[in-house]
Amino acid sequence: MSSTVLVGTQWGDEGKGKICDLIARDFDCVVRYQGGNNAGHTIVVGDRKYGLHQVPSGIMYPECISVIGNGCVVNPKVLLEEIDMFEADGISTANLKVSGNAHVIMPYHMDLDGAYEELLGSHNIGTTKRGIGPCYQDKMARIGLRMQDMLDEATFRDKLARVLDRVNPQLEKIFGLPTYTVDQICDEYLPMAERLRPYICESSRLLNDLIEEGKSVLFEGAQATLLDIDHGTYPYVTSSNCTAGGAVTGSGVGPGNIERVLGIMKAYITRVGSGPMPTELAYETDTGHTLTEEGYEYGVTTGRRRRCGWFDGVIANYSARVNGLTHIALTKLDVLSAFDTIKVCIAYDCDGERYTTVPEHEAAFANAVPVYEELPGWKCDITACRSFDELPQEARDYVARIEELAHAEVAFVSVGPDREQTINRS
Ligand code: 2SA
Ligand code: GDP
Ligand code: MG
Repeated sequence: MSSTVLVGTQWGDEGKGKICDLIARDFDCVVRYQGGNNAGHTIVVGDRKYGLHQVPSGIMYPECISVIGNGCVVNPKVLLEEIDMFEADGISTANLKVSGNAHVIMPYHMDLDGAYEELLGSHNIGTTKRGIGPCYQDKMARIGLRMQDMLDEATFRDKLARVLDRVNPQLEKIFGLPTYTVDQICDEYLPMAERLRPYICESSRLLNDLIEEGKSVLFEGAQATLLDIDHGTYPYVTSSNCTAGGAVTGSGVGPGNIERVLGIMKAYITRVGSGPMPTELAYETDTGHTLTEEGYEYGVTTGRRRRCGWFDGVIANYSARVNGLTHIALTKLDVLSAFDTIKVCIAYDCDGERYTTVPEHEAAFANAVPVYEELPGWKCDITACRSFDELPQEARDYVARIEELAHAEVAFVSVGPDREQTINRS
């Protein structure tokens, strides 16, 4: 398989983990290029279900090299817990690698994440409170600690002392929170660093060597296009580049090495956290309730209930553009089996103007009123379908309409959470 970026096209939780796990067997390497343990990627194989936060979704295949790239942020405790969980389950982590340039999430990042959210009050972002924003903030401010720093005690202590000079006054004077000492953090982090030492490597070099040997790489995006710091619904976004472009900077591989961009698209849409969502249906409505419960739309990391709405073709069109999608994996089509008719948003009316792609201006998007078309439902169980022809005509028409709106080909249709519950059209 040629090197491919796998990217979320909506507000996350499209089923990236499922599709990544499904296709990883065709790749020599899977690399995560951004985000941290805010992510929750679900893999279901038979009666086993895993919610992955740090580890790439290629981990189920022992021969596949799984890399946490330089664009990621890493909570060492969560990473070690995942490693222990896989090892206990007989899944080897011998081929897991972590970039020495990935930034480390520190306890004060989590404290500050919570404190900033509280300060924002009703304007809060609805973060996962995993310290993601403050960790990327330190990276950009050039005071962050990286995985490589943890491998040398003197360096770690020295850099940490300088960061705490900035962080402690903020914690104490602005937020009235407890402060940290260098010793306190070293006691917790240095033993974890020793355990992680064998996994830490020069990941850009490793990936480029593999590509030079003719090996293929799957770049696994976390969160999604509309949560991208540049292309998302700012400020209600995460703090990294989730879009396909992030795969390049977050891994240290040149763009010429990437041939395919596979967009993961849910057959409806969900969002967790704050911010505008034009097709949102209140949980209290029949449709909102059915989508939430049939789709089991609850956060993998925080357990929060996700907001649900009809498929948004305007977002699909926008995502295809900003990611350069070549293919789509359409997921959770089975969830729509519950409905007599299915609505699809084909445009927005905002302030007297009609839009078929996401308006750049934040206020226009916030006021977007969806324009719907209504398609007939199929009202039967499709979870056992394994070929496109087995799907009822109404479901095939629905897929075709999504291809028209997104201007990209649907290569996979997912009809259930299990790896096997997938239609591969290639
Ligand atoms: P953060 O924590 O700074 O990245 O939060 C900023 C925004 O990004 C959203 N975000 C997510 N949205 C969907 N899924 C995510 N992962 C978990 C999951 C979420 C969970 O798989 O279910 O369990 O709640 C994820 N991570 C970040 C977040 O909601 C904010 O809107
Ligand atoms: P990710 O963050 O994009 O990897 O997605 P999540 O794992 O957070 O959320 C997707 C949820 O939908 C998980 O519970 C998956 O097991 C489940 N899922 C994935 N694909 C399908 C599908 O085609 N049908 C159904 N019913 N569930 C699915
Ligand atoms: Mg998720």
